[in-house]
Amino acid sequence: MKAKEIVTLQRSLLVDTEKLLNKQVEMEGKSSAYYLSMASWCHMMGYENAAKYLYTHADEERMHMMKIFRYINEAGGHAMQPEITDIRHNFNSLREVFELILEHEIKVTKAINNIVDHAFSVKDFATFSFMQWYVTEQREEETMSRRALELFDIIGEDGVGLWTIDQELGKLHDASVQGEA
Ligand code: OFO
Repeated sequence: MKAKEIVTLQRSLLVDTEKLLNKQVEMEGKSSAYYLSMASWCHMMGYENAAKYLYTHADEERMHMMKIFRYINEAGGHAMQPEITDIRHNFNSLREVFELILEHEIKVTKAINNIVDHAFSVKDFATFSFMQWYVTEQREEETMSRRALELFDIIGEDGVGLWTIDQELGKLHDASVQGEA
């Protein structure tokens, strides 16, 4: 019997599930790097509150990554430190940054739903249950990203518009940290 087969006999985590979870580790790690890069651009451009929002978001994504990372190992699998490459460093506007965030979060939601669907279909109820935290988190993250983007239409970007949007992003950040948004 090969070493890999012995290992998989000593756990209930299926190889396919482990692969999907490791893919999600990579996605969360990339999210963290992507948001850190956006935070840096915002900071450099003087959008202080947008930068604060994104520095926090980058930290949260790393926490999301680590939660799955530990789960894989605790379930008898092997969590893989992902390669993080192709991170974009420059953006055309503050609005573009927030458009990209919403687009990215929707992709993450789809990936999470795919893992939940898979876990249910193979009767891996431990993983199914573990992933419920991510289902709720994605609902909140999508809502928050949508609210952030809506500020651009509600306030408008002319005159002091961008400054005001940055102030409102700071409030959204603070409310989220306090668990209100
Ligand atoms: Fe990990 O929730 Fe955003 O991407």
